[in-house]
Amino acid sequence: MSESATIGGNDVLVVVDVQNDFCPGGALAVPRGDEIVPIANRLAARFRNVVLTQDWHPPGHFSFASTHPDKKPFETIAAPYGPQVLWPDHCVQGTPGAAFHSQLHIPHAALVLRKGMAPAIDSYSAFYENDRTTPTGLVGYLRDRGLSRVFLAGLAFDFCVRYSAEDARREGFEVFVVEDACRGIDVDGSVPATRESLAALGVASITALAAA
Ligand code: VGL
Ligand code: ZN
Repeated sequence: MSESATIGGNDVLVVVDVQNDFCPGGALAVPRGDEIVPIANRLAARFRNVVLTQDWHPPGHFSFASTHPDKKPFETIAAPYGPQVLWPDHCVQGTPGAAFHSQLHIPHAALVLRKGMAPAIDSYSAFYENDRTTPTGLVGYLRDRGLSRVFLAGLAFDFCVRYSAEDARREGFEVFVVEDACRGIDVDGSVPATRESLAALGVASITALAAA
């Protein structure tokens, strides 16, 4: 689905996890992840309402392969809340890898939402932790501010952007993923699986140019 959208006061852009560890040279680098930085900057300038998210794990987080004996990054384990991919240590609170990319320039962002702090549960989505029931508070923030259309950009397309889009849709927001302002990791076909899931849920796929 390719659509266009005119940006207004009830729209919010959520810029997901544009952090050093998800960019080339980082601990969990998303291929060409840094390419989206100028696109996100230009896109954000068109929105009055912008939220940034930041993956923000304590050392020894459950999602780190290094936390589990005999496990390697990108293996999947059974967590109490379902399958969990194990990652290289990344976005540890207060480290340079957890900082936003130095060229990300969105000074008017109103909220920086940190996620993934609970030691034993991962949090891909900006809205709910991976149990899909523990809220981050973002639904309430958006509703309180009268924001009804959620535009998503950032990293990684097939994890944090995907889960955020799915949750936003489930909560009744109108959702647009700005695909050229995202890059994916692609673990076991996760990029095509994301496109299918989002289309099935009625999430619109647009380009940054189409958000005018
Ligand atoms: C992410 C894997 C682990 C993401 C965060 O931002 O997509 N992916 N933590
Ligand atoms: Zn993470």
